[in-house]
Amino acid sequence: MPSDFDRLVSALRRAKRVSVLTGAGMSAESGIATFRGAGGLWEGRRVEEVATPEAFSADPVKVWRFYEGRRRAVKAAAPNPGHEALAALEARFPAFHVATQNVDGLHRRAGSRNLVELHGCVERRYCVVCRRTEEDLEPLDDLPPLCKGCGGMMRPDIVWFGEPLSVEAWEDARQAARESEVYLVVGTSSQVYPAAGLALVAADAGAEVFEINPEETPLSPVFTGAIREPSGKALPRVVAALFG
Ligand code: BV8
Ligand code: ZN
Repeated sequence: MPSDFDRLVSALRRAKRVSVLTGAGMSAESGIATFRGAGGLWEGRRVEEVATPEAFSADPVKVWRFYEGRRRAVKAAAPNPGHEALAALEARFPAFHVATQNVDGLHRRAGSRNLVELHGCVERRYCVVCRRTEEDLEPLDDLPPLCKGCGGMMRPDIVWFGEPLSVEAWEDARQAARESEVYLVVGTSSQVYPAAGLALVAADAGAEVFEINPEETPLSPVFTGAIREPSGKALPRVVAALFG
């Protein structure tokens, strides 16, 4: 009886179109805290406190302190072998797409290009008045940062709870899921929608869906198989099995 890992590798050998959905677990081995695991970002700190537009309008400095802390963590972090493996796979398939829920920019730093950041990125901020955008990881001393164009308040370019995803990003990710023959769900607890629903779009369209996550998730039962390993180990193993 072939293992799920063997089934994944043989499915990838047959596939031309592969898509991936990643979550915070992808960056755990880069030292970036996940949200819902032990010691997660939101443990002891309610989501509503920091990741909603209401929290931002109530106390922009507090929300900016939360994001400034993440910007500093991200600046100090580096992509791990899992990010690098996905970038390597992108070069090997005719169609390879990554949709990430992560806002840490590590997929892009690892070299992934056919990439959608569903929930934005901590490197970017925009003016709430004129929408002028800035992109860097330089430390922000004065919080909230003010727009260099009009003096308006800047906000993180992040999709908060209760906010819609960008239509373009969503459509791009949904199309990729619909077209994929193999769909990888990596490092996500599959609890946040609509992102988590992308795996169901892929499964409904006939893709073989494999979860790479040390733990089970609510969607595990509907997937084809699971690799119960950290992504920083499992993904390089997949690359080695496919391309030696
Ligand atoms: C929307 C930016 C509609 C913030 C994020 C009630 C009130 C309000 C909203 C809702 C509600 N009920 C439902 C909703 C919808 C809500 C939602 O889904 N809530 C959930 C919690 C129930 N969704 C929304 O609000 C979305 N918007 O619905 O808008 C709309 C439409 C039109 C007009 C107006 C409105 C917006 C959702 C986006 C929220 N923003 N991020 C920030 O990052 O600061 S979501 C946040 O959670 C992060 O982006 C994160 O990526 C995402 C999902 O978490 P995961 O990535 O899965 O991380 P987690 O820690 O949970 O899991 C880690 C996993 O990794 C674990 O399974 C672990 O086992 C595994 N792991 C650990 N180590 C490893 C590993 N795996 C592999 N290798 C390892 N080494
Ligand atoms: Zn402005």
